This record gives sequence, structure tokens and C-alpha cells, in this order.
Amino acid sequence: METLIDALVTGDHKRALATAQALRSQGVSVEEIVRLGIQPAMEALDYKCTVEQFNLLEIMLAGRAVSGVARELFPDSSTPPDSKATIAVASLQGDIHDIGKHIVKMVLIGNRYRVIDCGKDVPVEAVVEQVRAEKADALCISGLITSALPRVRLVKQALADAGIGHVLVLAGGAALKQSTAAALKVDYVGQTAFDAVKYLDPIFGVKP
Ligand code: B12
Repeated sequence: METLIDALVTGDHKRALATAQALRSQGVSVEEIVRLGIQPAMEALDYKCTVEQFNLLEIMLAGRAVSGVARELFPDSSTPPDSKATIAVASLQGDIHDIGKHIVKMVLIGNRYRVIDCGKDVPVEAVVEQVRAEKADALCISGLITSALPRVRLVKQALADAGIGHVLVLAGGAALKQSTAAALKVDYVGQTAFDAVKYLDPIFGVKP
């Protein structure tokens, strides 16, 4: 796991991918790789960004390495057969970070949810329109940058105004996970991608 963390932090995408593949073949679970590998690597990068000199190229290389590992861990698939519900995922306008959103998406697909990816840096109205058009049952908002936070508070009302106030709104990602559901005006705030499944499964897990 230490090799994986080092490869991610240094942006060595080939070594990161090979290490993730080796860990999987040794029986290490996807959840452990995310929790003990990807998350600590990103915390180390966060420290570098905050305390040391910010180096955009370094961060972009690390971002590429994480995306490569995420694709390996959660190979994309079409709508899973017998899906439990439809979940939209989005990063709101002003936020171009999408690695966490990608992981949330893959974890949901892996747990038999149909996922609509509304994209990143998307206006609230456009997200609501996609949720309505695709008849999504819930919306997962991933937020990494604090300036996008006020927009999160508008989502529930925007859904209600569009006549789909029943849609559940989940929030997560570094900028949102320290907040509460009440403060963000959402239904739930999760710490990890797996929390989304833990919240949604009791609601949609068993078909009526
Ligand atoms: C990689 C990265 C980038 C990459 C993004 C690549 C990409 N395609 O996403 C690049 C280099 C492009 C980038 C750009 C910028 N970044 Co940046 N970036 C990061 C970094 C290092 C890691 C983020 C990441 O991917 N983490 C890994 C993922 C897996 O973690 P995660 O998103 O939290 O997701 C996990 C959970 O939170 C959860 N989750 C995520 N979403 C959801 C949703 C739900 C519903 C649930 C339940 C769970 C959940 O699931 C995931 C797995 O468990 C962070 C530092 C940090 N530690 O967060 C800074 C950081 C987010 N960036 C920051 C900044 C300032 C920027 C820039 C403005 C820099 C600049 N000056 O140009 C720009 C542009 C920002 C913009 N307008 O959006 C700041 C934000 C500060 C703030 N509080 O607002 C941070 C915190 C760095 C710092 N300390 O300054 N960045």
C-alpha cells in the first residue's frame, strides 16, 4: 500500500496502476485500496498544497495517476442488470474536480445502481433538468472547492421548484464532508463513496 501511495503522490501513473493491480491480485479489497491507498495519498498532496509550495503540474500528474487507478478498480459498465434505483452524480458550477465523483459513480455502479453522470462545473439548473429527464431517484453532489458550497444549498429548492422535491440529495467530497446535512440543506452528508451506498441501500436496496 505504501508503494501505491508513493506512486500516486509522485504522479507515477504506470507504477500506481501496476501496484493497484498487484494488490487486487493479492486479494486486497477495492474499499481497502481506496481507504488505505488513494485517500492517504490525496491527504499527503493536500498537505503539500497547503504547507509547501503549490505545484500545479505535480498535482495534475497525481490526478492522472489516481484516475487511472480508479478506472482499474471500478471498470465502467453500462446500466447494471436489475438496478436498484437511478442516481445522478455531479460537481456544481465552479468546481472542476471530478476524481471523487468518478469514484462515487463507480462504487454506485458496482452496487447495482444506474448512474447518470451530469458532469463537472455544471450549473444547478442543468443538473436539475437532467435529474428530471432521467427520472433519477437521488442526486450525489461532489464538492471539493469551498466557493461552490453556496450552490449546494440551492439544490433542494431547485428540485422542489421543478416538481421533483422527492429526489434525495447526498453531498460529499473534501469541501462538503465537514459540514452537516442541515447546513447544506441536503438529506445526507457522507465521508466516503461507500457511505453513499450505505445510505441508499436501506432505501432502495429491496425492491417492493
Ligand atoms: C487533484 C486535485 C486537483 C486536480 C483535479 C483533477 C480532477 N480531474 O479532479 C487539479 C490540478 C485540476 C486541481 C485544480 C484546482 N484545485 Co485542486 N485539488 C486536488 C487535490 C490534491 C485532490 C482532490 C482529489 O481528487 N481527491 C481524491 C478524491 C478521491 O477524494 P474526494 O473527492 O474527497 O472523494 C472521496 C470522498 O470525499 C467521497 N466523495 C466525493 N464526492 C462525494 C459525494 C457524495 C455524495 C459522497 C457520499 C461521497 C463523496 O468519495 C471519494 C472516495 O471515498 C485536493 C486536495 C484534497 N485533499 O482534497 C486539491 C484541492 C481540492 N484543490 C484546491 C484548489 C484551490 C484548486 C484550484 C483552484 C487551484 C488553482 N489555484 O488553480 C484549481 C481549480 C479548482 C476549480 N475551479 O475547481 C483546494 C480547494 C480549497 C478550498 N477549500 O476551496 C484543495 C483542497 C487543495 C488545497 N489544499 O489548496 N485540483
